[in-house]
Amino acid sequence: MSPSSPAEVLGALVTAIDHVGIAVPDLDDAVAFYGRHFGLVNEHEETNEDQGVREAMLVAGDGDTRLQLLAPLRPDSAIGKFLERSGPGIQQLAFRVSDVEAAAERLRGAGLRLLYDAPRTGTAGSRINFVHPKDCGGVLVELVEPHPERSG
Ligand code: V0V
Repeated sequence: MSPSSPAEVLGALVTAIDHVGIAVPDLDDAVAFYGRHFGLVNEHEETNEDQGVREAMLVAGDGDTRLQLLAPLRPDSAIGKFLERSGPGIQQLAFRVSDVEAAAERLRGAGLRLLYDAPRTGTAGSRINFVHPKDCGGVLVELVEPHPERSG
C-alpha cells in the first residue's frame, strides 16, 4: 500500500461508503435472497454495457446503506472473470467522493494505479473510477461521484 495516509491524500473528498459490491451469477436470485433473509429493498436496477454487468442496488432500513449486486453480461467481463476465478462474493468496496477527478488525481500523485484515465459512467448516472486491488491491500476500491440529482 502507499505510504501516504488516506487523510493526507483524500481528506474530505471521501464522504461515505457508497456501497459494497457482490458478484453473483444470477441477479434475480440474489435480489430475492437478500430481500427474503435481510429485508434489503431493491431500489434500482440497470444494465451497464460498458462494464459488462446487470446490477441491482439494494438499500437497508436506514435508507443509505447499500449493497450492489453485480451479475455478468459476458464471461470476459470484470464480473465474469471474478466469478470464474473466485466464485460469488465481495468484489469491491465503493467510496462516495465529492469530486472523482480530484480524488483520482490525488491518488495517482500518491503512486496508486487508477484503472481509467478519465471517469466512466456508473450506476444511476454516477461517475466512477477504480483503484487497482494490488495497490489497496487486495481490495478493489471504487470511487463514486453520484449524479448531482441523486446525491441525497
Ligand atoms: C482481480 N483481483 C482482485 C479483484 N479482481 N483482487 C481483489 N478484488 C477484485 N475484485 C486480483 C487477481 O486475483 C490478481 O491477483 C490480480 O488482481 C490481477 O488480476 P487480473 O488478472 O488483472 O484480473 P482481471 O483481468 O480480472 O482484472 C482485474 C481488474 C478488473 C480489477 C483490473 O476487474 C477491473 O477492471 N475492474 C474494474 C471494473 C469492474 O470491476 N467492473 C464491474 C463492476 P493475483 O492472482 O495476481 O495475485 S461495475 C460497477 O461497479 C458499477 C457499474 C457501479 O458501481 O456503478
